[in-house]
Amino acid sequence: MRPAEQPRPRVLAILAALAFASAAPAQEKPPASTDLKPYTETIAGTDLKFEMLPIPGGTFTMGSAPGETKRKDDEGPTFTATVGPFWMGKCEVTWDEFDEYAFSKDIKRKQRENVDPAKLPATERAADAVTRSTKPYADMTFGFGSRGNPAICMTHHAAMEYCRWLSAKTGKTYRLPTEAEWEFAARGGASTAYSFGDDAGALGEYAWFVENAEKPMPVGKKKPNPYGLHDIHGNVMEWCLDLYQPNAYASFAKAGGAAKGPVVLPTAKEYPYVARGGSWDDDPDKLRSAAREASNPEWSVQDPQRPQSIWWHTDATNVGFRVVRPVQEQENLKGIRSPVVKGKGSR
Ligand SMILES: [Ca+2]
Repeated sequence: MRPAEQPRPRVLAILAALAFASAAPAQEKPPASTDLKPYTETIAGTDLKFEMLPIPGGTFTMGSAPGETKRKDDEGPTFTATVGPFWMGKCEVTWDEFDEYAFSKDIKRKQRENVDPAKLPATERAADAVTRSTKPYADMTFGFGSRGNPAICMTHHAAMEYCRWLSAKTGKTYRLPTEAEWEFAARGGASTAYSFGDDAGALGEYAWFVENAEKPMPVGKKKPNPYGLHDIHGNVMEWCLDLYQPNAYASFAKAGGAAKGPVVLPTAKEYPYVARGGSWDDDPDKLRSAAREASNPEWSVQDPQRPQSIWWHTDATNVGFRVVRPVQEQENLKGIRSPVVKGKGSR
């Protein structure tokens, strides 16, 4: 479970990061303090910690080849993509972490302790100013358990706002991964259907899915992928930054050469966004590294409110997310935040 158990990816990470830096002389060199090493982030004011692992970045073939079993058309055509180095959460974001933001536990604690807002550090004041979710229509854990369990049922907008809150609180850039970053990380260098090979028969060692789980399971209990990421296949599928376009890869492929930091930016539309990795409720093929899922209004079908919540999906107990932190943010993602506004979104 400790990062020390994965020395190989770490060495590779540093080497690849150096290679990326030298291949991109136009970019500023990352400051020395952002050396690609695993680190533990602490959420200020709490004893909550989560681990971030280095993902080296590099050039890879994105999507699945026509011969891959049960592939879908939106996974192709394959194209060459380059992503910069970044850190990624070792595990999916848990309720413990998400509750601090979504239910304003951090603000309530400061109020209980009569903390003078004027005396708070700038990071805390900035975090407190980030918009919070409205109260959910129902218990969003659905009785599936909270402590140590992945947070579920949040919208793409809510996941993006959590990242904005976390960024303000830590003074670092945290956000959702782009689809390209997610797939690069999930593959862990492998071009096979799963990070461990093509044999779905081995999936039970690495993942919670329909054959061994009836609900979301506590994070980090299965074998990690080559980069040390747990539950990258299965448990909860994970929000990516990208608006879902079934033909996105055709555009990237058509441009020729390696697509640098390919991403389809989010819009004011509430749907459809990409979720990756499949879930506890899915068959093996949905857990493949290249498989793409698109959110849709069915995910809120039981929400009786009009307009429906921009924060919670009442029918998405299999969606969650994990965060990334870029070493150097790509130009078109600097300062990115969700453009969704209550009552103004289009479905
Ligand atoms: Ca997952």
